[in-house]
Amino acid sequence: MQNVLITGAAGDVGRRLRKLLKDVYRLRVSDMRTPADLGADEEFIAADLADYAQVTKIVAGIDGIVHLGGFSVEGPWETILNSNIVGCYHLFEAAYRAGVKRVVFASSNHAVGFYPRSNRIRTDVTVRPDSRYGVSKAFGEALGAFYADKHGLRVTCLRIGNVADAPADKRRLSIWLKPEDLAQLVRIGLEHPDIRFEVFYGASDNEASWWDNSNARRYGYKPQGKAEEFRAQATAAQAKLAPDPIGERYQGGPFCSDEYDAER
Ligand code: 15L
Repeated sequence: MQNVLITGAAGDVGRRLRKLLKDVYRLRVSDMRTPADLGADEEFIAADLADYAQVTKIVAGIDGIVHLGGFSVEGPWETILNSNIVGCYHLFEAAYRAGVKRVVFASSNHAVGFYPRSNRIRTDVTVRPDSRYGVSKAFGEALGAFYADKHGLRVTCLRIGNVADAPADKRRLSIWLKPEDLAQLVRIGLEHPDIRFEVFYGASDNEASWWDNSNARRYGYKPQGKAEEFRAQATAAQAKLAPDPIGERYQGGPFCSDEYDAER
């Protein structure tokens, strides 16, 4: 059984993954704050990713890392810089120095959020970030490629859509990721013998998808979630939202319209 570290373990996605993976790996979990639902049987080490010495402590003795840590939405530059740029560098650098074999990096759809919804994109498209947050995810993917190519770390980047029990609105019908499908993608990244450096979309089997995820399927990914089963409730929720003409044009939705002034 692999020793696996989950960073960002106190967040919503972290909480879900801890439950789904606790019988699969020997887990160590980390975050800046103690998860409210921390079990007596869970190993927890607090760490601020912006502090390299703290990061070296959480990666010691670990085989594989699921890196969810950092700031998970748009934020001021200082926050993104410390949590997602410096923090991500510390994570990869400390992992490599400690002899960690694999990293699964939680990238985001916001690394490519400015692709129009009319485009169906593969994982090898040029990044088109829709926010400082999206830029930091593109940076994390680039770091992953660098550590894989230069130092032999096995790295999988997941451009995660939206992890939830059900798609919350129209946009999420295209990008929804059932938590169990995320666990499946993470396991491919941590276990598949042929992984060197790969990018997958973190999406379930969504009929309205904008993404060609054949690269994940090539590694055996068989998503179980189908967003279409929730269309009625997602459409009803969408009807309550304010119109957002810019957001509705692009895959990243409100992350695109936020602070948008390209048409001044
Ligand atoms: C993300 O990357 C965020 O972490 C998450 O909170 C959602 O906003 C998601 O994207 C989304 O696009 O719905």
